[in-house]
Amino acid sequence: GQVIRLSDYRPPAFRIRHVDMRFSLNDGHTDVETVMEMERAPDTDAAEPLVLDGDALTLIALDCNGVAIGAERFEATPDRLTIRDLPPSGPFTLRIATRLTPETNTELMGLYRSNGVWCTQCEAEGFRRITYFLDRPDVLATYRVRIEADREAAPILLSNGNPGEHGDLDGGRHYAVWDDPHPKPSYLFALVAGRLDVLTDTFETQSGRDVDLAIYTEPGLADRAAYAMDALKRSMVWDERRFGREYDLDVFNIVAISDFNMGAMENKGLNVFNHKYVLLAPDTATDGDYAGVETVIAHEYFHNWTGNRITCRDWFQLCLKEGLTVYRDQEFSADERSRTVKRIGSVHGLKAQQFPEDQGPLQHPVRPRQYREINNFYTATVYEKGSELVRMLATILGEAGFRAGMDLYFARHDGDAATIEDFLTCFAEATGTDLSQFALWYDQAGTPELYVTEHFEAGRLTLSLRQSLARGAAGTGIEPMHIPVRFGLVGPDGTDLAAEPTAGTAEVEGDVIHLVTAEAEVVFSELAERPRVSILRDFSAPVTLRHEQAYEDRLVLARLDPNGFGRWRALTDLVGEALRAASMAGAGRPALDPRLIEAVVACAAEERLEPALRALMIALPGEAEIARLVGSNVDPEAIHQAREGAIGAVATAGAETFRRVRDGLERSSGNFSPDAASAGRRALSNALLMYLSAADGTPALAAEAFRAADNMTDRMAAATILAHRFAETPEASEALDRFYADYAHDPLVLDKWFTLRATVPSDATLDTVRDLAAHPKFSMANPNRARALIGGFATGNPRVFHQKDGAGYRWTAERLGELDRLNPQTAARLATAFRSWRSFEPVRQEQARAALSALASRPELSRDLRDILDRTLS
Ligand code: B3K
Ligand code: ZN
Repeated sequence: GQVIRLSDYRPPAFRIRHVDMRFSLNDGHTDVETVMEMERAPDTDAAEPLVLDGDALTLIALDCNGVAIGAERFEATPDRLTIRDLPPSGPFTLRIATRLTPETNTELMGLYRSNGVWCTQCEAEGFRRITYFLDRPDVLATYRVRIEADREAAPILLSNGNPGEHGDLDGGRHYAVWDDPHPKPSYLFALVAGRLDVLTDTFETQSGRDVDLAIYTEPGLADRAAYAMDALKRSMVWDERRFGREYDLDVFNIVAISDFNMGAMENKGLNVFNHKYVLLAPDTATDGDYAGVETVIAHEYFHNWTGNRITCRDWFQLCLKEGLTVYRDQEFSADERSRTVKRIGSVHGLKAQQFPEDQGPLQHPVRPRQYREINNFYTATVYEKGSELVRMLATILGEAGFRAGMDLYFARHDGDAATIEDFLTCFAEATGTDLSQFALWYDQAGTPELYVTEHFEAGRLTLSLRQSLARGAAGTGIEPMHIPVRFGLVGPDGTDLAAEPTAGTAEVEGDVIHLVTAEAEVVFSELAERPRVSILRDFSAPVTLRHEQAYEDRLVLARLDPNGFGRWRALTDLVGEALRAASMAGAGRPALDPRLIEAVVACAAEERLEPALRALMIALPGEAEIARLVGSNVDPEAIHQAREGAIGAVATAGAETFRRVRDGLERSSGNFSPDAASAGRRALSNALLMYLSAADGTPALAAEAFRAADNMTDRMAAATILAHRFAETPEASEALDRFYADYAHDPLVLDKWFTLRATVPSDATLDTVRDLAAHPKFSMANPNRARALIGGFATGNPRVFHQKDGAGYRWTAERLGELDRLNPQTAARLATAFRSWRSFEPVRQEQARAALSALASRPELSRDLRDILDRTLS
């Protein structure tokens, strides 16, 4: 495939000011007529032909200013339309007619049908599957869209912007017109038509404008959108208060769709969602699902300013909208829920998803410099690390400085297709700060290592910091970066000392050390006694911390660091390192030091910690996380055994405490509430149930909890314990059968059942997944179902996916080959499960390489999957 480079960026040679579209939707085919008001960009060659993007298109008609363009003046292929001899100057009108078959569109890009509903997905390059266009984000136009369809088949007709006229047509058909006054790039175009139910509400903006809110669902499900609607209104309030951003249309519509390649899409005024991120009921959704809906609703809404009003100049700038919008949704969740718990969750996600990407063959900078398939760059690096960069900016500039920079960005670039340079310039100007070194974060790939050593003598503490960045797969630079290091010096009573630095080579501002050189020192004097150094608090920079710190000090911090995040980190790092050592030493070695076990157990009972935080403190790092800590020559079987041993040890030591704490937790009694505090109590209770079941060694407790569960969180937790820890007991099969019988009709719950069965860490699971792939309820065409089974297995079952004979790899690779023929984007995404294959021991490496090579040798692979495979194998 062709390589697209940032350095090749050229502004478009033509402009499209306004687009008028007519869609005639019919069973089996859709006719599209697009009328574009265009002109040449100033300073471009008057002889230059117009080259429009297409993808699998059929041209039906083409004219300019109302006159058909002769065959000698244009050339149309499925993926390109080239037109010569267009007017050398001044405006002109181009009319293009295309005919589509959304019914056969299994890629789910462009216009397709999901359960009969017509819907679109255009980001990144789907609009070119609807009509020939300058399908690039720096071409902004206003749109008017007229949709015609059978009234029975599609009573609801939606597009971007505000509703215009609508009415009846002959033959049982009707039409509706939509006007979007805000110039937008084509990737934000959307159309939805079908039989849909709706939940409505209203919102009054801070300046007193009324907005009609609507969430559309498949028939009979609108009541399940109530929490999403609540989250939407809270998001609208939050963006006004925190960033002064108000909504700008008369309506805000959301549609929940069953077949969707990702989470959701921020189309202007018409967000389209995977129904997983809209539909909730206590009986079908877990607390995690509720939190996910809140996050995604907020994220897409926040895009209205960071993404839509200010969009990206080109796709290399994707983090401009994604990193910033993730930062905004994380801040929203932190404000709405618990800041510490939210931060721990985000850091956990960063380490689980972004660190492996940044440390393996798929490594790329937050702003990539080249790509072959842009859809493969909607990554944890662009999103999650991109968000961390914005967070560092806020840490470096302080709250007021950060807000001043954001205000300037909104004021200066509203209506623009902007770049990272534009963004950073606003912060530099608003605060008088030189951000040129900070900008390296966007261009240098890889996770920097931060080494910290301490020296204490005669009341003087010297902290030495050093940073280093290895040259990795992306081949980018290794210059020292600006690393903000938040810290605290913890006294013996568990409070922070108010110590000011007295010497050193690094600048310190409040509780932040600014490390801007490869090495620096900070000195604190006249300390009455040696403090415990709590470093990189709140994970103030996305680095790997290598702190040479006494084991005793770390145990103390795990008990009394006043910074909740610091405490969690101290404890989980100790546990993680112990599990790493035990995994590397092989069987027979006890994984955990009794004092560490005691520290874990004590957290469960610590009343001053909120239950959600206690649940996080007592959870042992997962097997994938331990594999990452081991780093090379990984043996997943040894990791599994080490971790199981540690669970057993904690369970035995803590049984009494755990039982007492669990009995004392206020249980929900029919009155389910999804609020953060209630969810936290359920999280703790279920974490304890896992340990108590392990201590008991029988499925009895979990079977009882499964029967008693009155909400999906508790039901799922109990079912997971039964399926994963007591596989092959009658209690486990009974629960799985019951679960299936109760929920076979509910696709979102059935996805959980597929994943639950695919993640059982036992030898029989490979046969299970083979059976599940042939199950009548399995479908490769539905991305959620494919992800539930294939993704669940490949990323959620390290022991069996990585089994030594390579059968897990081969099964997965074969399924990806099948999926690729239907849906390349989803296949490519799932293939990233192989990204860390080189970190395993040699036998598994060879098995993974063989499975990947067999897949890569197929001649008919999509560009999406080929790109991932080539980079993974390189
Ligand atoms: N912007 C979309 C993602 C589009 C992915 C295209 N492959 C959702 C989001 O980040 O909000
Ligand atoms: Zn986004």
